[in-house]
Amino acid sequence: MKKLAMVLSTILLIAMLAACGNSGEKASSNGGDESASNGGESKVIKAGIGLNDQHPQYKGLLKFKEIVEEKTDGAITVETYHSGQLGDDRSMTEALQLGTQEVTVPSTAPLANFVPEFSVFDIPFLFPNEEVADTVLDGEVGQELLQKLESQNLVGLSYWENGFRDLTNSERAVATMEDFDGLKIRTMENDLHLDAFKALGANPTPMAFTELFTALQQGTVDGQENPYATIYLQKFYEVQNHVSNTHHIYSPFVFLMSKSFYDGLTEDQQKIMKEAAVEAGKYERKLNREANDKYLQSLQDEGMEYTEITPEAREEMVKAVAPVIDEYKGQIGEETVDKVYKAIEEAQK
Ligand code: KDG
Repeated sequence: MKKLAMVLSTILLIAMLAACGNSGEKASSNGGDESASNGGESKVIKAGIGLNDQHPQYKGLLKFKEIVEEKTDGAITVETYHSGQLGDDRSMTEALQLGTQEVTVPSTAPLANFVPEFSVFDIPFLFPNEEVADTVLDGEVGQELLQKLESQNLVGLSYWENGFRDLTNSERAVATMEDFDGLKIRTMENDLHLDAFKALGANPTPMAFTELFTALQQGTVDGQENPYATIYLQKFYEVQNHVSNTHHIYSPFVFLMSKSFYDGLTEDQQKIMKEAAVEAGKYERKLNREANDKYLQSLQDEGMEYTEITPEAREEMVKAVAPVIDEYKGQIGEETVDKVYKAIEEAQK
């Protein structure tokens, strides 16, 4: 009887060790190697974003997956995660640095905490329209900024679009500077945004996107600012009454890859990553523009009151934030700021 018990416990121990071995193998497939159906080695990209699966950003991620899996013949597979399932912009970017996640697509505003020059895109009222933004971002200065990410163990492969940001709140219609007075506004985690909203008279609080809906619902903040597509698709209209076309900042997204993962790819695979990130970005920009065009009406259909900002009122806001821009030029880097202003001028010729 004693012998039988010993044999059984030995079998149990062997079974447990085998199970542990398997799960260890699985964990290493996070950016590691795994057998592929084509007989070669397969790598897995975990790609996460903060917005939900209805947003053009997620559709862009699915396009990236389609291109990569097709062009690498399954040697690289992409797992997509939305709604902050893997974290917020900052924590996912840190996970890329650590090599525990392979892809994320944050706004440039939180990315400025890693590479300060990205704050150039936080200058309020910088870009006149999306086309000029495309030319500058895809041009020389935009690409130079992507290069700077390497020192942070990150690879910037392309720019996607978040878009022009507009203000919503639950308190009052915002038409002029005076209407900002004391409004508790959530901003992205970025100092320039905070100071710009203070200069407008608001009472801003930085917060991760993943906490925003609850903060609006519970009244921790009165309002927030995001493009119409996000306001509609994240259902902010359920907890916000007013929307104004402040268009105060054009937010780019950066398609980021973990440098340690990227460096482990073959040259051909690296080329595929770049092509796929650019191609999926073009697709995402197109969907995003269509969405922003149609969702202002949808927000009003859901009961939000829309307030138009007149050119005169916007001019007042431009003047109010001008000292903040001057204050930040040094921190961002005078050279970068000048280059971007010049590129914007050129793009409009
Ligand atoms: O997936 C991107 C989002 O995490 C975030 O960048 C959205 O604009 C955004 C915000 O307000 O945080």
